[in-house]
This record gives sequence, C-alpha cells and structure tokens, in this order.
Amino acid sequence: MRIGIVCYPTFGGSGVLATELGKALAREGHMVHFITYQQPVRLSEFIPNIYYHEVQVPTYPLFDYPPYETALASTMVDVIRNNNLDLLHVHYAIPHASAAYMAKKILEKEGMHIPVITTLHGTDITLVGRDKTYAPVVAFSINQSDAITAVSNNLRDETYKTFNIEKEIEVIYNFVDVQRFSRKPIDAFRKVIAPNGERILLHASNFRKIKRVQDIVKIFYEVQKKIPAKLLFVGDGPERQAAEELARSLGVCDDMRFVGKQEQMEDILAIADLFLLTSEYESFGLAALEAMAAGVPVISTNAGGLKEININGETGYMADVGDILTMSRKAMDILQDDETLKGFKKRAADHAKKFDIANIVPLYEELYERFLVMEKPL
Ligand code: GMT
Repeated sequence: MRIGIVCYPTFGGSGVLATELGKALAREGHMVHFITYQQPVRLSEFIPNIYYHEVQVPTYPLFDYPPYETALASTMVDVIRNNNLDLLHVHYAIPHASAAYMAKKILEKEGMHIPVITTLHGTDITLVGRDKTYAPVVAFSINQSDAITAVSNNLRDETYKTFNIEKEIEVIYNFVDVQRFSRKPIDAFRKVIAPNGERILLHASNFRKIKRVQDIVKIFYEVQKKIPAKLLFVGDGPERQAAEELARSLGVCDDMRFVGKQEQMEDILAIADLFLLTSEYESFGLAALEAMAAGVPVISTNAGGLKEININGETGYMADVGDILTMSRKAMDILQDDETLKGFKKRAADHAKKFDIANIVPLYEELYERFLVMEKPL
C-alpha cells in the first residue's frame, strides 16, 4: 500500500506513535510518506520505503499567523497526487483532520478518491478540541473521516461524550516495540546517576500543567525520607521551573536531574526502577507503556485510559489524581526490597507484551485494507 501519514513531528506521544507506525509499515513493505513541518524526532535513520515531505509555510507581511492548515492541505494534495497514495492516515485531529478533508475534496474534483483515517490521541478531544474556538471544526472533520480510531476505550467514550459523532470509533491501542525496550542496563550510566546504588525514579513528559509534575517532586520527597533514591526528569516544558523551585524548597534538588529531551529512551529506562506519571488526564499514557516494556513498574493516577494499561498491584499501582500520600506509600511498597521490585518489574514487562508492535500494527493494516476494498474510485 502507499500510505500518507500526517502527524506532529515532536516528542509528544501522538508523533512518536505515528512515526513508529510508519516505520513498522515500511518494514512490512508498504510505501510510507510522512507529511509534516519538520523531520519527526523518531525518524532519524534512513529506511528505504520511507519518504518525507516537509510542509513549507511561506511568510508574507500580511500574515500575523501564517496559514499552516492551508499549506498542509495543499502539500497533502500534491503528495497524494504525485505518489498515487492509497490512503491518508492523520494523527491528532487538530488541524490534521480538517486539512485532510480539504485535500480530499480538492482531489474529488479531479476524480481521485482518497480514504482518510483519523486517529484521536487525547488532548485533541479532551483539552484543545473541546475549546469552543476549535470544537465545530473538530467535530465536523472527525465526522467526515472515512474511519476514526481512538487509542483507548476511555478516549473513545470521551469523544462520544464531547462531540456529536455519527460514526463508529474503533479502538486500536497504542503499541510499543518490546524488543527495542528490553535493554540491559549500562552499568557505567547507572553509576553516574546513582553512585551508591540508590533506587532510580523516572518521569518523562512535556511538562505541561496536565502532567502535574510538582506531584512527582512531592512523591520523590516522601520516598526519599525512607529509601535512598534519585529522580530523573526526561523532557522539558512550561512546568519545569515550578518543579525545580519546589524541589529546591523541599531540599531534594541535589538528588534530581533534568536530562532534557532524549531520543534514546530505552537506555534511560533500562537503568530505572520506577516510573511516575501523575497526570490529571491521559488518554493512554504511552510513556508509561514504554516504561513497562523496559521492565519498569509504574505509579500513576487512575485518570483516563491509564486504567487500561497499568494494573493495580501487578504492574504498579494507581491512585486518585493528587493523592500524593497513596502514590508515595505504594512507591515505597514496590521499592522496599529487591525481591518485591523484581516481581513488579517482571509483571510490568510481561504485561507490555500485550501491546507489542507485532500485535497492534496488523490491526491498522486490516483497517486500511477494509477501506481499499470498500472504496471504489469515483
Ligand atoms: O500528553 C501529551 O501532552 C501529548 C499528547 C500527544 O498528542 O502527543 O499525548 C496524547 O497522545 C499519546 C499517544 O496516543 C497518549 O499516550 C497520551 O496519553 C495523550 N495525552 C493526553 O491524553 C494528555
């Protein structure tokens, strides 16, 4: 198949998932065309079946806001036409679904039919999408998609609650390449972070308000009272400074490290003992799944789709949003002795296999095939 993939090229989960999907499809022999404004972060190596088309957004003195969506739709038309694509798969509704609708309509006039599949990822529905500035366009363009998928049951239900969606939303869970994340820890790296064998706690996100990163610091503060530990923060974003200030005021700053945005998550996760995710909402929590695949148990909130991936008492623990005390106690339960920790690590790694890339990518291929068979050229 010749597949167009549209996504955000950044470190966010939707971009990561879309890029990994494109890479997996290319390995299966499909021709994959990425259409985005920048080279996706997880697309650093050369893969023969992958093509990359950068969306150029020319500036003009009249434009206070360069019209990205128009440039994107035009690039879609160009790429679909010139490469005879079979379908377009857009990740994150805003503005990808509406740009795809525009491209589809333009091509229809030329007698070309292009099925559009929209995958909803989370904040495109639960945060940004429901804002009335965007909502009518989001709802319309989702409804115009030929197929709609959501990354968890929770997100599917939230989408039905938020918008008047007339079509079926299929759930296709996010995935992880279990083999890639099953790394042996690099001892020298572990020693740099935890020179005296301290437990290593880890958080990775875009540090937006919804992640409640200050809760991570509070949990670490509680854990550290009882168990020697270090905290690694991966990623960056608007709440980083607040987290740092809180850590300083609690006196735990010297035991924490901000390592910024990292591509080699598998190497970092390999040295971690516990992953913390304190979000107010997660449609899925891909970062937590990647942690589990690396054999790292997860302490998370029970918000949104996290209940669908983290199993309480098995792969980690969950608590209500903001319940620092429970999350700290449960973290200590996991970290208290090597035997207990080993059990959680094993169960986390085993559970992640359910979401292995090999099980999930075929579901997308089946979905694509359904549309190729059903849809006839105009
Ligand atoms: O979490 C973010 O702020 C980034 C966002 C994105 O669109 O990249 O992540 C969303 O999509 C991920 C991939 O499907 C999910 O794993 C995240 O849970 C989801 N984030 C939220 O729902 C807040």
